[in-house]
Amino acid sequence: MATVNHNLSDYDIQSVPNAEGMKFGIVVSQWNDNITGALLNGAVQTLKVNGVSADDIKVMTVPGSFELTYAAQQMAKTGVDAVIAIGCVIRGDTPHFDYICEGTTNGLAYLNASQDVPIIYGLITTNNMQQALDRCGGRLGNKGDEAAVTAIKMADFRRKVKQ
Ligand code: DLZ
Repeated sequence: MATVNHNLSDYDIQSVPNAEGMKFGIVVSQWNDNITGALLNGAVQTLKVNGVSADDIKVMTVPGSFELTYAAQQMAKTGVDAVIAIGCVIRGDTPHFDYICEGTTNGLAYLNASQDVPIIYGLITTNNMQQALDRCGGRLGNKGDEAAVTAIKMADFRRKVKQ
């Protein structure tokens, strides 16, 4: 479903497993930090609402979205149940946007398939700043909330599939 028809913060809290005792790592890009900071706040708040202790959330920043792959790979080795990667890439005048989006997306997808820990895609890729603002607590909700709910569900999946 296109985001335009979907508020990124809408979820049925009953469908989210109790996350008490789960540990999460969050890696955040400093580029467009007005956006990534709001995404981070949404993710942390949603984790806490669903039972995660502040002590069980480890947050680390990196310079740009392209660095998220390395950061998520390292974070995945620290005993967390899932890693959330948060970034925001906004289209400019050159093809740079496409390279960063593709490199970061492929890197995170590769990690998601190759690490033992789920890697959650909290990357916003937009044509302009307004579209990003709409998705980090604006009229379309907050993708950070969505990423946190997905992280809890995947951490729960990981625990259950190993039983
Ligand atoms: C260089 C760059 C540009 C042009 N735009 C963005 C962006 O919109 N969002 C983002 O997260 N990072 C951007 N970067 C930085 C790259 O992600 C990366 O940090 C540098 O290319 C160094 O590897």
